[in-house]
Amino acid sequence: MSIPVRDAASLTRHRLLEGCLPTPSFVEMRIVIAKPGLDGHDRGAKVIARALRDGGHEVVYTGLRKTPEEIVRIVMDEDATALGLSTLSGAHEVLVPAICNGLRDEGLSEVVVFAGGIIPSGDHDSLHDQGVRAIFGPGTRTSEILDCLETTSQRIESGQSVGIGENSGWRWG
Ligand code: B12
Repeated sequence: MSIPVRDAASLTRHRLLEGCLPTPSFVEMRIVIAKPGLDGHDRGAKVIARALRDGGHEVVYTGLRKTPEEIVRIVMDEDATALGLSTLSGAHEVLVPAICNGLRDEGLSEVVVFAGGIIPSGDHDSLHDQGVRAIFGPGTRTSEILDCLETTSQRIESGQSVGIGENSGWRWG
């Protein structure tokens, strides 16, 4: 079952209206954080879901052990701008391409895909070739991930390609 964590985004908007916070330099994104695979390593996904929500984005966390088909369906149902995949099981080379292909097959070409977890650097190029725009390993500061999302939203606003089906070659870092 999907667990929506959206309250902080509304709170941030409320505080902005009250003039308590400076105007942010990014456009809020609607992001699905997903855990593909059969393992139970969910700490990173939960940390990231919370950090992105606290950063002002709307976040939906899928929960553990979702199939590629379930993840594509959740992205579609939630009308998400971006999909973040957390993978520590070692199965990323099977699961990530299956998800990327599923998104393209469903016509979700504008969805931005990024990933994190235990992904050896030798596997990064093949995932980037699949359309994954950013990959974050253990120890990544959440501020870097928020910076990446800010750049991503600026690219979307200016009409530059960042989606899974848009072959611009752009990647973070
Ligand atoms: C904690 C842990 C566990 C806990 C998990 C608790 C939980 N609820 O998550 C427990 C004890 C249950 C566990 C079990 C196992 N584990 Co374990 N575990 C770890 C450990 C030590 C730390 C993972 C962690 O929580 N880190 C803290 C979080 C915050 O960091 P993180 O997930 O990396 O996330 C950061 C970044 O990667 C990134 N990120 C992550 N996801 C995402 C997603 C997005 C969208 C973005 C933007 C960024 C992002 O941002 C985060 C912040 O910097 C790692 C080793 C390691 N150093 O990573 C092994 C590790 C992942 N485990 C491993 C293994 C093998 C297992 C077991 C199979 C062991 C066994 N034989 O029983 C079992 C599997 C059990 C199961 N059913 O899944 C291996 C995986 C090997 C591989 N992939 O090739 C590792 C790498 C250990 C190792 N070196 O061998 N494990």
